[in-house]
Amino acid sequence: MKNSDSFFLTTPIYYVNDMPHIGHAYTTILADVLARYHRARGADTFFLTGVDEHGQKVQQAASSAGITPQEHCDRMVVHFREAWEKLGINYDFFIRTTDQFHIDAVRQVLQNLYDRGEIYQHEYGGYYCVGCERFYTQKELVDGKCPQHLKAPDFIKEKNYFFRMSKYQDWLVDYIQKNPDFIQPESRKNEVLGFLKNPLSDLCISRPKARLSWGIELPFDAEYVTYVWFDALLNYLTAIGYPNDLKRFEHWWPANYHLIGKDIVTTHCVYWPTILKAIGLPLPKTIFAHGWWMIDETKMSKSLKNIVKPLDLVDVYGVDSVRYFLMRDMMLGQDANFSEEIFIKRYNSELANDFGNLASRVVTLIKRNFTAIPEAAQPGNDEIEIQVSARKLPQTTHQLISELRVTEALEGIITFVRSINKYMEVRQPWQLVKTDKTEAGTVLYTALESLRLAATLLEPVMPTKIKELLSILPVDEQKQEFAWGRIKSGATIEQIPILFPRIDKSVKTSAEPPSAPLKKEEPLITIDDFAKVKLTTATVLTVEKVPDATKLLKLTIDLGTEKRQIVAGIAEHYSPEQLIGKTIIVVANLQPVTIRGIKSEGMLLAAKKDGKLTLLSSIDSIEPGAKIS
Ligand code: ME8
Repeated sequence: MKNSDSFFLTTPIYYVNDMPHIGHAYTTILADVLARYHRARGADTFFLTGVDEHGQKVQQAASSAGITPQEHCDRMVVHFREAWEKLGINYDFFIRTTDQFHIDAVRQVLQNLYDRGEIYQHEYGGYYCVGCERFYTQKELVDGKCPQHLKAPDFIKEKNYFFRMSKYQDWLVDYIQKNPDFIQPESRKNEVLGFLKNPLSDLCISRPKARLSWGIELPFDAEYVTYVWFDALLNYLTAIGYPNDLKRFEHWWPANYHLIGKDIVTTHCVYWPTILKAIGLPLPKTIFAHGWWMIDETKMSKSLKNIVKPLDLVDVYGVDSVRYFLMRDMMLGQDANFSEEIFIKRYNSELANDFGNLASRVVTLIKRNFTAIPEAAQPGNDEIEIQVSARKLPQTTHQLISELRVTEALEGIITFVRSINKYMEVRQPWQLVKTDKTEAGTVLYTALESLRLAATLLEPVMPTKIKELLSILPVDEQKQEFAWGRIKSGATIEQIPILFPRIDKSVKTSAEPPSAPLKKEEPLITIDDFAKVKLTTATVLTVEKVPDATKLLKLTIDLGTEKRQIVAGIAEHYSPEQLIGKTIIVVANLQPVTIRGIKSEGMLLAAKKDGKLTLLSSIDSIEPGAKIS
């Protein structure tokens, strides 16, 4: 029986068709941070991650590499394990869906459902997206394309096995409505309830071996393998012992959190609960779907090849700052934009300036003016006020973390750190030592103890650097971690290294950041490559803001011979009025894409530096449709 102190959390198991990127790193770091917070509060915690190795995508990736799917998986899994190690991920178990115990367990569950009439055979036709490894109905496609991968899926008609998902529709709607914590955040819950307003069909759970051989063979029909999602979702059960070690299983199940990205909400919030219901198991307490890391308003994804590899960033900026940035910059449930520029801004302002400066300033002043850590001998109003905030901070932080509001938790800690920097500015201990050493000692002790407290709260996010810092601060082990006054007055303190040296993009700093610019593959192109790009002038006819997208404008443009619609991420730099009637330069032969549900048939050219963006235009006036060569 699961007790109130057992805490089980999971990440998705990632496809091994390509290398992990920042998106995968984000979910995995989030799980790691939560696991560390919960372990620190004494919970019996189990953090599960792993890889999803079966399916058409993996089979295709292996065949293009000229190796067997198993060889491909064995090679790729190394990259995931290595990435998680370098990112400081402290998981309890790493599952591979090719693990024999998992295969056996999936077959047992399938047989049981089949015997109970929950699975049947039927002929079916549908649009299959290999990227998502699922069928879509025509209605779900956008302009005939998969909304995630922007590619037209294949129409496939074949005999398959189906799970009777449809019969659980009313039960599921009722369950979601009665359990407000089940799907979070609220916006995702509403999305799922919206989806469930349409009739739910039964779920195809198999593929004929003739089309896909890389999967788990159905126990009741050797001509078929199980569909990737049925195999993958069950990992959450098999990894903790289901169905053969029920004692272990029941210790952890139901999961406290399935952390996922919003791309896999339907599979987790519709398929998964109905599968569990059919098996006869309770549902996970919360499925939490975070937003996407975007690059220039487009989802970072393997298939779109616009990825940032987490280890490239770690090599340049260090693991702690990457973890901090990812946790700090994605608001609960919303999308976040990734750029090196935003990363550096956040790093310089909060890690180098606010936190790093406080640490080096306080320790340097103590070392320079005292032989040992001074006492807070004369706490006045300022000090009492700080102590009150310091006492509240752990509680607020833990509350926010338990609600998965990690960004806000970090904001709270950094605001506290800023208030201590301000206190130092006001009290000026470097002046005070000349007139009142006791008073200066009180200020420095208060600042040092505040630093220790903030650092302790930041440790799950930045385990390496913070451990380094905390190991230098002498504490009274008798006192609790979050109790005020744990720093030992009278003890000596070592000088601390610079924790987060400032990053100056033009002047390279020593130590950790960056000895080389972030690695990006920049292949040279030939004149023939360039000639493939059709650049023309165009006149802007109409401009509208895209609802719910702060950065996007929808433009209609005249290309001389035709009118087009394009979506551009320039709303923060130009108002619609500034653009109407202007001549701009566009790439006219770009494959159309759908951005936020709006078709964009081209791309305008703009130059950007230090956050300033300007549209490219011609010096003299020229008709729309002029070719640029
Ligand atoms: O879907 N921003 O695997 P997958 C934020 N095997 N998170 C992102 C992201 C982005 N741009 N891109 C990916 C699968 N992710 C299945 C899962 S689970 C039983 C089976 C993260 O390799 C996010 O957590 O495509 C997303 O849900 C997951 O990676 C998808 O990983």
